[in-house]
Amino acid sequence: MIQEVVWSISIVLMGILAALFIWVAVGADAALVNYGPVIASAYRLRTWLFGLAVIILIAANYDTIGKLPYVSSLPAMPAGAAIQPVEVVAEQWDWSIKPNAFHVGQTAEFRVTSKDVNHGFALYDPEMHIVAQVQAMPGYTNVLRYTFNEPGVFHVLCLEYCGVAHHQMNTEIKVTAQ
Ligand SMILES: [Cu+2]
Repeated sequence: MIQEVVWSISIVLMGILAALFIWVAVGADAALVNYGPVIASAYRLRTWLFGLAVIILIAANYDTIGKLPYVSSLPAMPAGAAIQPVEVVAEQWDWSIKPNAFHVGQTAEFRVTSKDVNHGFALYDPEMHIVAQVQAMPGYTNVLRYTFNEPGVFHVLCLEYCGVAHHQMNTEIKVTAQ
């Protein structure tokens, strides 16, 4: 709701700004007659080059925006790859992760939600390096895929301060060699 209001206000302000730019640009074009023909044609060339730059910018964005890492947390999987669904429910102050044992090479699809407040689902490898994370939010299910590539004990910790026992939200995921 609030996003729609903010969006509407932004659209109106952007419209006013765009109208101002067009008004200035049209006025500048009319003023060109005050200059000599050489300067006038140089300015027209500049206008064309600017238009060309805008087209290149839009084309480059169109081609690359889908490659940004935060567009999707679901990396493309090879055809026929088995994906293990995993139900993750956060609750003050514990994790429920079903199932919580995997083998090397297995891809888990964590479906993460919360029963109460926002938590942060963070997956750590056996060396305690964070390898994946997503928000655990009440009323939403956030999906995160991770392929286990080494055996050992992985940990899930909470990354979002969620109350006095936040630090106790620490559980294990066991990964066995294939
Ligand atoms: Cu927490």
